[in-house]
Amino acid sequence: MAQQRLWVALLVILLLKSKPTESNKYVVGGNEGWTYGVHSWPNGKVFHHNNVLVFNYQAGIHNVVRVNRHEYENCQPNPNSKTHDSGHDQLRLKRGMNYFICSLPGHCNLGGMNIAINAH
Ligand SMILES: [Cu+2]
Repeated sequence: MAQQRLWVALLVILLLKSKPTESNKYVVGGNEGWTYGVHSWPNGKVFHHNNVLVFNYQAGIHNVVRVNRHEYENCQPNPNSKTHDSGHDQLRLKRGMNYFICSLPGHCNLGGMNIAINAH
């Protein structure tokens, strides 16, 4: 009987540990993908930290750079920032504010290729 209780305890631990970690994926911009005017895509959506954003676009046409608020507001990434340019980039949301822009000239400030997401 003691062994049975041990198994139950183990099962409970496993179930608790496998609680959803909110690693759901969201395709940025939906069918349109990561493109001009994507700025408003996050509106009305709820995101959690560890959610994964999928940026789909034609490689060479756009890119994705994770930036901070200041860089986001100026559409100017830090030169040391990593530029994602595979055309199918997956980036994980951190708790709090997350900012992403396309760093190609004009795409952020004129084309609206900048999104700000608050992850709970
Ligand atoms: Cu672009």
